[in-house]
Amino acid sequence: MELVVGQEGLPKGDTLMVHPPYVHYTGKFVKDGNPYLPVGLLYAGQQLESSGLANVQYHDVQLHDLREREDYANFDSVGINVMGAQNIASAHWTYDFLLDRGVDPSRIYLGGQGVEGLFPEEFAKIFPNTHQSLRTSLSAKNGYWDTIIDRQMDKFSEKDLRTYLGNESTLVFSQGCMFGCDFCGAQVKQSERFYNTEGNLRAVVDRAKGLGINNLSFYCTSLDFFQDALGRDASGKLEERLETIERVGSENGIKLRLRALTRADSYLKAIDLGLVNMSKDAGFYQFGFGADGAADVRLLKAIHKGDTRLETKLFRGFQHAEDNGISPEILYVFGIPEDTDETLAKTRDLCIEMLEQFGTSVYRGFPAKNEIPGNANWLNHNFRGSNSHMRLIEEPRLFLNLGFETLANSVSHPDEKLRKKVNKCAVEMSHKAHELGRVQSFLTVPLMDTDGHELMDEASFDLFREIARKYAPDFVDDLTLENLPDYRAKLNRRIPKDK
Ligand code: B12
Ligand code: SF4
Repeated sequence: MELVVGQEGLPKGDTLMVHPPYVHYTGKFVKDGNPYLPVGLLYAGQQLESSGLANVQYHDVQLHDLREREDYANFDSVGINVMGAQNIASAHWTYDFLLDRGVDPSRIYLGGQGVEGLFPEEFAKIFPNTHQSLRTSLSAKNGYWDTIIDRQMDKFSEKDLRTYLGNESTLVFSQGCMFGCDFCGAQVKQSERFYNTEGNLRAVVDRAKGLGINNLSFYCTSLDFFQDALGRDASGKLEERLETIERVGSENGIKLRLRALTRADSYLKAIDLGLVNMSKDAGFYQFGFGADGAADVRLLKAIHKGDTRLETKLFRGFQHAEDNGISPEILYVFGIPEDTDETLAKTRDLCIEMLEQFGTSVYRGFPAKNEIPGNANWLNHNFRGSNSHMRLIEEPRLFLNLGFETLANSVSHPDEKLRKKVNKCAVEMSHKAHELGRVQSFLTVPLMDTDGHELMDEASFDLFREIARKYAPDFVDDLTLENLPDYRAKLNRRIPKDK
C-alpha cells in the first residue's frame, strides 16, 4: 500500500503493537510485578484502526515474553512504543530481537515521546531503515482528541485486564503545558488541550464492573493539572471533568483514587476557585508539586521555570494539601550544570525540611538528565557536538543512563566533580526519604565507563548501600565501588520502578 500524505511514518495493514520491557528488565524475560495498561499504545492503535490504516494486535512485554511468539512473519507492520528517553535502550533491544526473528526493518515503526524528539538523522542512525512515527501524523486526524480506547481493551485477555486494572492506570485528561522549562521533555510551550476523559473513564469503569473490581486508581496525564485556572478565564473544562469523575464513580459504585501533577502557582489559584476541594471530592488523594529549582532563585532562572517565588508557594500549597487530607509529593529535578555545592546543599535541606514538616508528603527526586530528546537542551548546539551526544547515538543502550531515576553518570554529567556532588545529594535525600518511609522514586545504577568510583565517593556509597539493603538484603554486603558494574543489572532488577 502506498503511503498517503500526512500518514507518513504510520504502521499499516496487520500490525503488532509492542510495548517493550522496562529498561532494567531487558535480556532474560522478567514478568513485571507492577505492569500498567499501555494507554499511549492503545490510543495510537485506536487512531490507526479508526482511520482505516491498520488492524491492530498487542504484545506487552511487561507480561509476555517476545520469545513466545512465532508469528512475526504474519504482520505487515510492527509498532514499538517508546515512552521516555531511557526506553530508547529497551526499544533498541526489541528492534534487535525482531531483526533476529527475521522481521525486515522496513516493517518496524517506533513512536512515543522518547523517539518523537529525535532528529531524523539521529533516528536513522539508531534504528536504521525503520520508520519514526510522529505524534503529529496521528493528532492531525479527525477525532484525535475524542478517541476512546474501549475497543482496544477487547484485545487483551481477561486475565491480563484484571492484572492491569488491579494496578494504577493512566487517565487521559489533558496534554500540553504553557511553560517551557529547559530540561522538560514533555509537550511544552503549548496551550493545554483536553482528551475525552469521560468516555475513557467510563470504558475502564465498565470493564472493572464486568470483572468484579470495585477500586480503581488513576494517574492523570495532565502536566499541570490546574493550569486552566492560571488563565484569565478558566475554560470550565477542568471543573466539568471533576464533576464527571465524581458522578461516574458514584453511579457505578466504584471507588476512584486519582493523582496528578501540578505547579504550585496553579494549585494556589485553584484553591480560590474551589477546584482543589472539587478534586478531593472526585477522589484525588495526591498532587505532585514541581519543585525543581525552588531552593535557589538562580536555579529557577537557569531552567526558565517562569516563577521566582516558588519556595514560598510550595510551603503554602503543601500546607493546604495536608490540611485538606491530600498528600503532597515533592517532585524535584536537581543537578543541572548551574548547580554548585551551595545550591545542592540548599536543595537537600529544603527537601528534607519539607519531608519533616509535612508528615504525609512523599519524595520523588531525580538527578537531572539535562539533555533528552524532545527538550530544549537537546537542541543546543554545544550539546550536539559533544561526546555525550555522539556516544548516545553510537551506542543506544546508553540511553538507559538518561532514565530519570538513574544516578548521575558520565553521559548525563560529563564533569566528574559535579556528577559526584549530584549523587551525594541524591543518596542523602533518598536515604532520608527511605528512613521516613515516604519515597516514590528509586535510584538505579547507570552503565559505567570504569567502575563505581566514577559515580560517587565511599561515604555516599555507604548511604547508597543502606538504601539498597531494603531491596537486595541477600547480596548488598558484597557490593563495592569496584564491583558495582558486575552487580548493576542484578541490583537494578530489584529496585522498584518509579511510581
Ligand atoms: C502516564 C505517564 C506515565 C505512566 C505510564 C502508565 C501508562 N499506563 O501508560 C508511568 C507513571 C508508568 C510513567 C513512567 C515513565 N515515564 Co511517563 N508519563 C506519563 C504521562 C503523564 C502521560 C503519558 C500518556 O499516557 N499520554 C497519553 C497518551 C495518549 O499519549 P502518549 O503516551 O504520548 O502517546 C501518543 C504518541 O506518543 C503516540 N505513540 C505512542 N507510542 C506509539 C507507538 C507507535 C507505533 C505509534 C505509531 C504511535 C505511538 O500515540 C499516542 C497518541 O498520540 C507523560 C506526560 C505527558 N502528559 O505526556 C509522562 C512522560 C511521557 N513520561 C516520561 C518518562 C521519561 C517516563 C519514564 C521513562 C521515566 C524514567 N524513569 O525515565 C518512566 C518509565 C516508563 C517505563 N518504561 O516503565 C516523559 C518523557 C520525556 C521524554 N521525552 O523522554 C514524560 C513526557 C514526562 C515528562 N514531563 O518528562 N509515565
Ligand atoms: S517542568 Fe512542569 S512547568 Fe516546566 S515545562 Fe515541564 S510540565 Fe511545564
